[in-house]
Amino acid sequence: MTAINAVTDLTLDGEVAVITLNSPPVNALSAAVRQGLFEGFKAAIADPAAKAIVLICEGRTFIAGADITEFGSAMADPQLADVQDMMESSTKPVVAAIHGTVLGGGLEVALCAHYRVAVPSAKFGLPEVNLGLLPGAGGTQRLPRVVGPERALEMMTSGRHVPAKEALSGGLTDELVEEGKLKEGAIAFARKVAAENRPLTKIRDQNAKVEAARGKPEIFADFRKANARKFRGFLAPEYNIKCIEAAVNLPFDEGMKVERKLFNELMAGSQSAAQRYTFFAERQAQKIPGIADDTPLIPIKKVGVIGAGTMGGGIAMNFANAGIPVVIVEQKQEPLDKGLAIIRKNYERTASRGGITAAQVEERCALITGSLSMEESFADLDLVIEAVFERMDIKKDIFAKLDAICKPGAILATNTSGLNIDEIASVTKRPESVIGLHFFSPANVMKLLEIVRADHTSDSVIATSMKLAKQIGKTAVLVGVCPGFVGNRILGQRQREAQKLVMEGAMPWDIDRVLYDFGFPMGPFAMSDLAGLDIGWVKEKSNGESIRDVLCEADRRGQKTGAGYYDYDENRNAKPSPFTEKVINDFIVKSGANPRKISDEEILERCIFPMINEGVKILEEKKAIRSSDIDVVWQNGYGWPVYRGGPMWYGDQVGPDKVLAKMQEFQAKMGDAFKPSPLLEKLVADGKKFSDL
Ligand code: T1G
Repeated sequence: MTAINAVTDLTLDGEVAVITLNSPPVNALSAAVRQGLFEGFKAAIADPAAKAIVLICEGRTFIAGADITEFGSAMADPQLADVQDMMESSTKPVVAAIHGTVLGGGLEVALCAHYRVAVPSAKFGLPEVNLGLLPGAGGTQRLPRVVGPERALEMMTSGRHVPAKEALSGGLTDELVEEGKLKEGAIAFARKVAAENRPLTKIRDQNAKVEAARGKPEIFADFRKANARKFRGFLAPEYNIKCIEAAVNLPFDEGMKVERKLFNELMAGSQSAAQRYTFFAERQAQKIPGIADDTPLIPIKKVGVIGAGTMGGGIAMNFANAGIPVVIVEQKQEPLDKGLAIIRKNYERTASRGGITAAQVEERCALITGSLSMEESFADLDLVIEAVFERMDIKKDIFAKLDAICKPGAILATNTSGLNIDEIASVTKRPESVIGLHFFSPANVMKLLEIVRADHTSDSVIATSMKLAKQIGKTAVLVGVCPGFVGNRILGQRQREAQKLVMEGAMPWDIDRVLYDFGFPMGPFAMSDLAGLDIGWVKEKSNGESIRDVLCEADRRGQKTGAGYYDYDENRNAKPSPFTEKVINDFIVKSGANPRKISDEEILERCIFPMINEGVKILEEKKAIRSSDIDVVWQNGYGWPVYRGGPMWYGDQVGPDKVLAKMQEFQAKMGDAFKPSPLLEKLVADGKKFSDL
């Protein structure tokens, strides 16, 4: 065995040279890895005893991509292209032995081998689009030549991880070898290829699939049309499509020039910077200062949920999806049956769209059982999550009961969206086991989980909750107890300004348009119509005191009644409503305000800057650990466009000094709702950025 460098070994197994990478955590293509590959292949190709070459990786995965931490700085030699050229022009067969997730540059390296073998658990992908990029090492030109342009379009614009079996049928891997026997399987395959003296075909020379698509522009036009909504605002999907068009219409080397040009444009742009920031921000959010990595975890084998309503049902589905049995308790049989029926319907709808199989529908429904008694069903559970009415008295009553029923050490969690969890914990004898697990509706869909640590919540309960979040596919952020925690507290700023702007002359559809064009899936008024204007509205007490009251009294309670702020046609297409406009103007006249034309810029700044200021206050009060956590909350819970990073990232792009100046200007004109937080003033005075918080 020859140590090529710290991360690369070269051994000879008979007449097969084996290059082994070992660069934790994911064998990313760092300078050391590129250097080891370059020298390793050079030595193996020069060694007359070697008749074939296998490239394999130690650890959890084959190369999972370029080293994202290196982006933005000059790439040291050897360049990835140098390694790929050496592999592809090798006079000896090169076999890539694949396990784990072969992604991005990793797959691009594997596509420069002559052959690929994989274990059945391996996954293949070119997910650069999720970083606001495109495969920049020939993937855009080689993938369409292997799987065809149509499949390449889907793979590259979704970033999907393709299972090995699908990769085999698509031609991405030549053979599947027995799980756990990758090295033996790859060496045997290499030996066979060498013995048979098979031709060393290069993917770059295989043009059949791209030529077949030549002269069919509809392939791309139809794909663009079908995905326009999903790709709205993003640059990278369109750039990926353009590269695949080049693969179809241009010779390989010309296509490579297009790839290089478009890659460099994306790499230099603000969208990719925001999306690469997001990649690390989501992982950073899992790191809790002061809680050691070896903090003892509480095994969660069975979970209870109180309440079979929309939230309770959605929460239960998350655990069933992860194979964890769940008991849902309701007070009466009818709402329990209704809740379980809705869960089944949700799974069946997913299955009808091909998301899961019919068998999985049954498996998951079988994991969710119903009960009318906490006493009977909760005694041996490891975690119980309460998801009932947002009333402190009801929650206190439930937690006192849970404290008496649940076994010692069981975690008692509340899904409250903002009530004081310390107060809830105070009715139990186990405040160290009380935590907030704030899911976002629909709970089985939204990625965000705000994990709310109360004063006495123990490290084990926090660490267990963070790990459980990842297990059920949630993006978790640890926050502190304060009204609205982090997400809703910041949302309150935007909602307040949106309502005030309407009384100053901006119509709901103006405000929605500005925020939609900024990149939100929809604006606050369209969102209210979708959720229903009558949430929290009490008909008997309603006396036309607000625009919302007047609309609800006119039975305009949102999309569900065909009218809310907007009028809706039979396909629920929204149109500005003359009725709403009149209601608003009547209120303005009554209030004596002088409506004025308000610019899009003012609408955006008045909605967004107070959100950033509130984020600074949250950090000042230590209700969030770092500014990037706030961005993770707003991307995963409220649809902040990932290519704009999040409120705090966006604040740094605008410039903290500009945010402060605007807040001061608005404060002078419109009062203390815009009062800058002292930390914002200090940040600007110190010349710091929000990301320094
Ligand atoms: N570069 C650097 N570090 C990486 C990394 C990467 N590509 N991928 C993961 N890590 C770190 C991550 O920060 C974390 O570090 C640890 O590995 C475990 O990751 C030229 C330009 C591979 C599916 O987009 O999708 O190739 O927090 O917590 O949930 O065309 O990581 O432990 O210190 O996510 O098991 C393309 C990105 C790059 C793949 C594993 N590749 N990575 O998931 O663990 S661009 C990607 C992932 C490119 C070329 C282009 C996932 C994973 P720490 P993790 P996981």
